Amino acid sequence: MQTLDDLNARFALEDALVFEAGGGGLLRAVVRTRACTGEAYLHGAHVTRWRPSGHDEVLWLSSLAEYRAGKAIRGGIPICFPWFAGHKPADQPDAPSHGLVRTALWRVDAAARDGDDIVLTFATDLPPYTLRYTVRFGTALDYALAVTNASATPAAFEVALHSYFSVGEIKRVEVAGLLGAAYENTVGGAGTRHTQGDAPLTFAGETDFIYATTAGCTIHDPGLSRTIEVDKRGSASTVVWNPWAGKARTMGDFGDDAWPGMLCVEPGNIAPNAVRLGPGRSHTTAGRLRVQTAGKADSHSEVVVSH
Ligand code: TA6
Repeated sequence: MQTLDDLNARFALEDALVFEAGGGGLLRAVVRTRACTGEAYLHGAHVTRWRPSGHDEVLWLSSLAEYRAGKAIRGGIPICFPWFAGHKPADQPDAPSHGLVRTALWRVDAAARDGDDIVLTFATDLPPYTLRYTVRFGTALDYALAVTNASATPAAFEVALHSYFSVGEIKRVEVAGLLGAAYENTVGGAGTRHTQGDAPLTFAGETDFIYATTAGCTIHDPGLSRTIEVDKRGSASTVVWNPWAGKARTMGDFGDDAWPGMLCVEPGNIAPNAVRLGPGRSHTTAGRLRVQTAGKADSHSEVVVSH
């Protein structure tokens, strides 16, 4: 296991990247550059904070998050792998929701400065897979999970980069870029199928939709006067989730009154879009976040022609 001294001796980059004991004593990387500040735990290779210069914190992190072995940190960007939600193998009925790696202890494999960016690489093994997770902290946030099938037989997995975002007031938020995309509504286990019409997604209740789309999307957040562009590659699914008041009350690490201030938009590959890898093959699922002050055009704006 990498100690704090090991990590700082091998990977610290003056004051731009240091390692320290964070919540619950779990070890974390702390990034401070002209471009941004950020942090990521070795527990789950879990990015918990990213604040590009000139903006407020972008990622939502629960004030009730628990920092301990066996528990996923509530907020930031948990990595769901090798299954999503309860899609666990039939022979592992007691396996945890969202897979095994968000509570695993990853190792730091590399750290580098690239201009004003800090690039961190985490790694872990979960046979038959080897995983490398590269996070670029800068004026954008790039996060890419490369999965390799290290066995001699084909393997299949689901993945979601379960990104929690801070928003001003969920009832005023719109998500653009999902026009016409098919989605599954999984609220209450429904599993009903729908198609996103010609209007952005808005929120008036518990929302738990798995979209089939390779396109990125944009969170329009008038409450915080900003847009968050969520671009992605190697991803054929996007999950959009807000628990609303009822479900928020069922989660001990989620404040009862915190739901209006958060939204999950999760690049992934889920269910029919699970990834199948032949022996020795690799696949990367990646997200890229950029923040703009509201009012500037974004790459997912829809031109809705009013008739
Ligand atoms: O991504 C949406 C979702 O699958 C929701 O159904 C909800 O369960 C959320 O993930 C959080 O899951 P967790 O296991 O972290 O409480």
